Amino acid sequence: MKKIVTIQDISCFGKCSLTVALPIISAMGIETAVIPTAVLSTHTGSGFTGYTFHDLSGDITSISEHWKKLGLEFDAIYTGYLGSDSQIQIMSDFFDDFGKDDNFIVVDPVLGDSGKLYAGFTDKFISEMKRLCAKADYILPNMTEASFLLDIPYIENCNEDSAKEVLRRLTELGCKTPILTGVRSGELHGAAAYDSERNEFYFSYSKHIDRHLHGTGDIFASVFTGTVTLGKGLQKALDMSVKYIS
Ligand code: PXL
Repeated sequence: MKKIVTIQDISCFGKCSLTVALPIISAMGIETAVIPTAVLSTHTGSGFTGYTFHDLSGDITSISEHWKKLGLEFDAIYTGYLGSDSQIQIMSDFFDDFGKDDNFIVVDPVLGDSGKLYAGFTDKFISEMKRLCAKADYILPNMTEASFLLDIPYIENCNEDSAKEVLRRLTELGCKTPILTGVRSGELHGAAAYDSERNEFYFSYSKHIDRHLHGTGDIFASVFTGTVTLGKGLQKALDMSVKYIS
């Protein structure tokens, strides 16, 4: 069986992060190891205030020390929501310890949505996230996250030409294959990817659904990471993720 480790929080209520990554990747027939980074009563996006946040940073390091002793290896390492600047540094060390020539790293740079940062994130957190993106084989920002990573204005309805430009600029962070979600083409809504080594762009669309649904980015990243882990290639990974979200 292929094996993925996904590292992100448990939002106890709210249909996101580990509560979607674990079932989705497992259902794809991939062994799914997890490291919870924090336990929150709900996610921190719109609709919830007063959430609890229990930081598990210390546990991440002890879990990874144990795994190193066991010699565990993974086909993919996939990080999602991280709760603090220091957790980003811990992830960077984790990549050094568990990244290999024949596995790959996916960083979903969870920062915000609809043009706004999620609660609690700072400029320092954004600059740390940029550095983490440099270590990833794939990053999967939405347009909001791309705008914070690149210091550019948020594009409300990002079309194919703008997506290409944003993707080219995202490679300047140091990641060779960025994926941008929330790309629009007429009545369609989808995602775009850029393989900078081949200088090729990929697009995939489905019908636009005019609702904001929290957690779709985590679903996208989970299906994407699983599909690439199964060796299906970039176009197929985009198609599967876009279709499944829809
Ligand atoms: O869906 C991303 C996510 C994950 N975890 C937490 C969040 C969010 C987005 O708001 O707040 C805690």
